[in-house]
Amino acid sequence: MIPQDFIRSALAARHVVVLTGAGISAESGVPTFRDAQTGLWARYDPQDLATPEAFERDPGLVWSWYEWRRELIAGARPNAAHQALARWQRQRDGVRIVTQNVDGLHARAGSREVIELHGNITRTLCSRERREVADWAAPAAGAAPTCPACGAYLRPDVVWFGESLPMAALEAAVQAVRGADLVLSVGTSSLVQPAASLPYEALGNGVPVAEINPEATSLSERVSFSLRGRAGEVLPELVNYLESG
Ligand code: BV8
Repeated sequence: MIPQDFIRSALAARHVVVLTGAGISAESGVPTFRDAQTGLWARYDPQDLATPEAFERDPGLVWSWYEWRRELIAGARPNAAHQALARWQRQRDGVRIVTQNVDGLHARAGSREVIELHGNITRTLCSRERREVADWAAPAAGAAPTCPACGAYLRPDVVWFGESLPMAALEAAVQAVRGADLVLSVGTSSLVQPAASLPYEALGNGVPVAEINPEATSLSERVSFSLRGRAGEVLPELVNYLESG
């Protein structure tokens, strides 16, 4: 049940920023970072694989992990939470989505102008020139492919731990939060920086923050509204209320 005071805030807000993390894609079957990985990846900690050091050490292993995730995501579909946010954006202006996710499911649900803080797994870069590469010769099994232009290994266009975020995306996210009169934090453990600092920027400006998460996080005791539930049930219910005004 969504508290009436939160619905009133959402109805009155003119500039809403929705910050999303891996939890919003959980109901699409995309494992979150904290979920135990399945199958052959069970023995790896994602945080160890999603690093330049891991890629340097074993580009084939890291490339294979991303191929596994790419295929899993290609077979996944946006869930009711992604669809509710896209509906909210269609319903009225002033709803911006800032995501830590690299799965592209917000855009596939029809959301517009999604700010992707950590890149997008469907794009591939030359690891040396950092420009996008659309096609390449298939690598040997277990190896990473190489750039047709310079021969360097190819990598996914995502931000690894220890790498800086794309400045334009981070700047756009900070500006959006600074201009917000309501912020929602959906499906994130609020651990990964600098994304995790965005809700605090809003709270520091006296802007109400709502958290949607089936579990408590380090942000939970600070937020104005704590909606303990799955994004796939809370967001459609919220957008239905907002549609009926
Ligand atoms: C950087 C792309 C400058 C790759 C990812 C300041 C303080 C402390 C540490 C740092 C700091 N600055 C930098 C760091 C280090 C590091 C960091 O934050 N470490 C953490 C672990 C402490 N940050 C960085 O390295 C960043 N770079 O700051 O550059 C710099 C440079 C060098 C040295 C220092 C600084 C780069 C971070 C980006 C890393 N890349 N993704 C890939 O995907 O392979 S982040 C990755 O983690 C994913 O994007 C994912 O989104 C994210 C995990 O966070 P969540 O999204 O929150 O997911 P998680 O699994 O944790 O939680 C899921 C939540 O969903 C849970 O709460 C669960 O309860 C909930 N949930 C489950 N089901 C549902 C649900 N919620 C709703 N509905 C459901 N159904």
